[in-house]
Parts: sequence; structure tokens; C-alpha cells
Amino acid sequence: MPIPKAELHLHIEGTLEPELAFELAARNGVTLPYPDTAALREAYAFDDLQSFLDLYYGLMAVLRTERDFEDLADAYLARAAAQGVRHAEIFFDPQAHLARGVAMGTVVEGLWRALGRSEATHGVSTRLILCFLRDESADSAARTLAAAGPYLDRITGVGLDSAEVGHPPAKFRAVYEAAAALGLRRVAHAGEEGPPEYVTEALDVLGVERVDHGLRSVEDPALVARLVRERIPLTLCPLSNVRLRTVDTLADHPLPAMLEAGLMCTVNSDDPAYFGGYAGDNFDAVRSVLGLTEESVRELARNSFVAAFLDDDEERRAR
Ligand code: ES4
Ligand code: ZN
Repeated sequence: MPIPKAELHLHIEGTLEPELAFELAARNGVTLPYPDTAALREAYAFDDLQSFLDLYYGLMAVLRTERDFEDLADAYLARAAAQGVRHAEIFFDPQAHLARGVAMGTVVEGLWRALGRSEATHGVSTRLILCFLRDESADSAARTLAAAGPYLDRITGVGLDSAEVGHPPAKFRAVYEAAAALGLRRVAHAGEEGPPEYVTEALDVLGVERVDHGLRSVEDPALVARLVRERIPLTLCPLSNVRLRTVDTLADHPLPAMLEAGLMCTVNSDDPAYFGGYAGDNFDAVRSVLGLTEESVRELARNSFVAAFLDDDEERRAR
């Protein structure tokens, strides 16, 4: 039985497996520029974050109806449950759908059809986190938050994702202030490809409670000391880092040193359909390749529940 864990860094659009992509394409009359699933999987060879994002946004063309989003989330939750995930905090990218004429309600209601019954069907509790695309304007982010108004009872927090370099967190100060005023929790991707200064800015300007990735924090000892002192969780994604070449090989991943430094690390899957594994696969990979002790693996699992947006009762039940 895989160790129980919470998944805190998971883009639902990044769980679109080639088989489901073709099924949805057929259902919706969308033609994909690949002859079959094998050819599509072969296209999953990335040089960096941008080359991944180009494919990721392109494939979303197959997601059109509430049922599509429901099927996507249901397939993810089944796979996650099989790998020991007991709680999942799920990112979604509404701007990528709104731009294609798919309404906020279609996305949220569709996802919710699966999430709302997930504890009963999969034994996985869930949260939904709306992410702003940082390579879009701050105005667009503000309009997106406004469009989410009718659905805020289903949305726990906001995040920030997409192309990082050149789009520092401070660009989104106003929309994060507005989100905080609405009672939403705050996270942001920072220090994936961007510099450690972006991590500091996400904390100081956006008021984030967790940092997604945060990998490049290790370049700044003063920042590491602060993250340790303030017990800021980092949602690391080891297999993603390898596939997007943020680290050379998994064996070079700084996770062991980060744990040793006292950082509150968690291990997550990011975009599992694209990066070669779900949460349990990421745990297995760091255990075997990085030689983590059982105690370290238990610490990672424990951290995932501590860092989750669960209340104390829920946390106890989940872990
Ligand atoms: C993402 Cl790996 C990663 N980084 C930034 N934005 C993203 N959106 C989906 N996956
Ligand atoms: Zn991510």
C-alpha cells in the first residue's frame, strides 16, 4: 500500500493523457495534429518550460463541455487514489479556457461534478485553486477573478503559473490583494525557472502561504534561512524538474540537501500526463534515485498534510 499523502501541486489540465485527449477530440469533433496516441506521446519531449506550455495549451482544445472537465478530473482522482493520494489541491487555468470560448461556469461546474463526489468515490478530499497566467496582463487576471465571483464557494485559493521569467510576482499585487480580501488562500509558482528574488517577491508582495516549486531558492542562503524560519512549504515536483531541464538529472535534484537544511518540502506531480508520473511515482523516484531514508519519505508525506489547506479535523482524517 503506497504511503498516504496530499498532492498540493497539480494542474488538472496537465493530467490529460493522450488516450483521453483522443477520446475527447472524437467526442467534440476536434482534429488533433497527431495521427495517434503514440505520436502524441512522442511529442512530449521538452527543452524547457515554454516548449512544454506550447503543447499543454494546444491540447486543451479538446476540453469543451462540463462533461469533459468532469471526465478529466475523475480520471486524475482515480489514478491519484491508486497511488496513495488522500487529499488533492487542484490548480486550474481558467484564462486558457475563456480564451477559447469556454465559460468559467463550464470549467468549474464540470470539475466540481467529479470533485464534489471524490471523497465518496475515490476516498480523496479536494480543494480547487484558480491560477492566473502570469504571461497575461494584470487586467486579465483581475477580470478572471471577477468572472469567478459566482463560484467562489468552490474555490479555496488563487495561484500563479505559466511562463515565469520576465513576469515577476509583483505584476499581480493588486489581484492578490483582491483575492485576499475575498478570503481566498494564496500560492504562486516562483523559483522554477525564475530567480530566487521571485520567491522573495511572492512572499512579500503577494503574501503567499506556500511556494510552488521554489527550487531556485537554494541559490540564496539568506532566503533558505527565511523559508526555514517561517516554515514556508515548498511544493517540489522532481519529475517535472527533470523533464523541463530545471535539473540535469534526477540524481542532481537538491531535495535531500533541502530537507537537510530544514526546509518544509513536499513532493508533487505538477503535470503528470506530460512528465512521466503521478504523486506516488514521484515519491518512488526520489526514494530510489536520491536514496531517501524511510524517515525522510515519512517526513515528506507528513509535510504534505501540514501544508494542505485542511482544517485540523480534516487533516487528522486524511492522514
Ligand atoms: C506548469 Cl510546470 C509548470 N510551470 C508553470 N506553469 C505551469 N502550468 C502548467 N504546468
Ligand atoms: Zn506547476
